Amino acid sequence: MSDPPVSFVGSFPDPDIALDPPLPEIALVGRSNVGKSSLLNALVGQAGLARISSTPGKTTLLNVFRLPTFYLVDLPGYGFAVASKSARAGYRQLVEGYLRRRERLAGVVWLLDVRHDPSRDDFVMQQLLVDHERPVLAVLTKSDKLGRAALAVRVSALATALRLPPDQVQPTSSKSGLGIEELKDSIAAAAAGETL
Ligand SMILES: Nc1nc2c(ncn2[C@@H]2O[C@H](COP(=O)(O)OP(=O)(O)OP(=O)(O)O)[C@@H](O)[C@H]2O)c(=O)[nH]1
Ligand SMILES: [Mg+2]
Repeated sequence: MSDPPVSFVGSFPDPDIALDPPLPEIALVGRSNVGKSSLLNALVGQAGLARISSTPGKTTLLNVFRLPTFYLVDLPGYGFAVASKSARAGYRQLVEGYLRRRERLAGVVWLLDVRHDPSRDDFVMQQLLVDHERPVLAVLTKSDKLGRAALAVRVSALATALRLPPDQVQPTSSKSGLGIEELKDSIAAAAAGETL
């Protein structure tokens, strides 16, 4: 089956933007460089699409993509070592505002690099997601960088570190396509109002 059409809606500095038409939203969050843009492109089957969002200066914005029945919202990456205090505060305001106030936020896809233990910033994000009671799907990226056995070990280690059941951390790879079809199904289900 061919992938559904998807288009770039825009980049927005404000968590309260009105999207027209109003549709359910699925947000992607994760630290910078975790593979958000790559995953977005893999999910929609368009290699160059999310490059738009990686141009310098747009990293502090919400990047919105329209699919037929829902929006994918690429939230700015966190964990910049070089970010200033005010940039961090601005980031937190944008992301917290988004998580707190979006009425149509149907689910959050939270990306973690399968090779690394969660960082302090990752745990801060986890707490934010818990505080705002948003349905979350933890997705492990770059799984192609590990062999089968090592991958199984890491999935289980991350599930333990995050205190999540192992079936709630999905290994994926934008490069090999591992887990992408399953993730598409989970996202479509969440957008349709089913639990993640
Ligand atoms: N091997 C491998 N590399 C990946 C994968 N996903 C992303 N990468 C690489 O990781 C780097 C960062 O990927 P991006 O998709 O730009 O990450 P991002 O989270 O959008 O980064 P920011 O926009 O800076 O927050 C790039 O060099 C990608 O090629 C993957 O599944 N496998
Ligand atoms: Mg990106």
